[in-house]
Parts: sequence; structure tokens; C-alpha cells
Amino acid sequence: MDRTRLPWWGLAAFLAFLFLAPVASGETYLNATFDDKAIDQPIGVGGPEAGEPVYVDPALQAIVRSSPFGTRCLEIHNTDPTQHSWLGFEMEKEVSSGLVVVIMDVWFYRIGPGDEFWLYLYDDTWVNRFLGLIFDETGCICGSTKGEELGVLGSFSVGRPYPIMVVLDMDAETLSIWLDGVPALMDHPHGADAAARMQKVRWAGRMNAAPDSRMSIDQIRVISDLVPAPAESMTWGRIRALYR
Ligand SMILES: [Ca+2]
Repeated sequence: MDRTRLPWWGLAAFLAFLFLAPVASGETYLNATFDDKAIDQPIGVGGPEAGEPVYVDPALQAIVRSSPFGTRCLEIHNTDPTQHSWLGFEMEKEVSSGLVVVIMDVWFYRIGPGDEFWLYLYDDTWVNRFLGLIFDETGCICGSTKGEELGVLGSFSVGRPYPIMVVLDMDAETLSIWLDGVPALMDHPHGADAAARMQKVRWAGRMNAAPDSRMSIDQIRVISDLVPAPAESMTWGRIRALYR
């Protein structure tokens, strides 16, 4: 799937889309915005129907906060620095064909010894990892799939929203990654089994005891559509607006 070269009607369709639809069309598999959750309360585990995770490790504090994003979000702090603790979201159904677009904003407070954050995309059996992204204690982002180390894909910053978008093309068996609005990996084999079904979005953290050793997540969306538009005319801000 080459998104850098689309025919003229791609732009026409995109412009029509802007006028006709305020949000992206297609099927929504997960919509976790936290905007209807009680502030300063632990998040529930009601699953995708409730816009909540299905599991939160007992060692993990996952609290709905009114900041640092402009809308309510989820703050995560691991109370046990000796282990990786995790929370997991699931899609409303497992998907084995078409596109799966995973998009979210995250916020890091600190880069330093003892802090490491992992984002995983898994199938419904935990056998196939479509993608693992490690945000490490030096500020590097390293990637991996089920069978391949992808190496350093980028770096991250603290104290501001950091957008992440991953597109799985289940038919072509590829993945593409945008980090901070910049293409980091395009149309790369995802390495999972051909029949694997995407279902799980998991964040894990190994954090030290510092008060700012934490992260926040907001606007987690998993949808079936990628807006048809020439990549060179598509600012990141416009992509974000379409997917909110
Ligand atoms: Ca929100």
C-alpha cells in the first residue's frame, strides 16, 4: 500500500470528506477517550463497550485525570519498580482482514533510569505480536514484531502530547508506524501468522519510585479506515482532527 502516490481523485475524495463528515468513517473497534469517566478515580475494567481496559495489573495505578491533555485521560504509575506491570485494552471484535488503524496520544513526564514503557499490539491468542514499541530510559524508541527486531525507530520527548499511529494492513500483512506525526516505518511485514486476528492493545511499564515516573494516555481509537489522501498534503494536525 503506497500512500505517497494516490490518483487525483484521492485528493478530491478527501476534500469532499472534509465537507461531508466531521469524523472518519468506517468501523470503530475501540473508543477509549475517558471523557465520561470520573476524575481522580481508578479506571474500571469494563472493556471496549465501556471504553475501558479489560485488565489492570494490581501493581498499576491507573487513574482518570483532568490533565495534562485538554480532555480527561488516564494516568499510569507502576507502584512496584521491580517488575513490568501492564494494562490491556481489547477491540470489540478480532479482525483478520482490511485495515486496523490504532491511534492515541501519550504523555511522558520523565526520561531516566528505571523508566521504560512498552506498547504492544497482539492477536487474540497472545501468540502473534504485530508490534512492540519500547520507549526506553534513554529516550529511544525501539520496535519489534513477532519474529523481527526493528531497531531504533525514533526518540520521544517529555512534557507534551506525543501522538502515535499504527496501521496494520491485514490483507497485505504489513504495518506502518507514525511517531510524533512522522513516518517511522512504512509497509513493513508485520511478521505475524497470515490468519492472525488483531485484538489487543497493551501498555506496560517498568517505573521507579519517583513521583513523576509515570505516563498518561488519551484518545485511544482503533478503527477500520484510513482517510484516502496524498501523504504530502496531509498534515499531522489534520489527521488528528479526522480521527477524533
Ligand atoms: Ca480524553
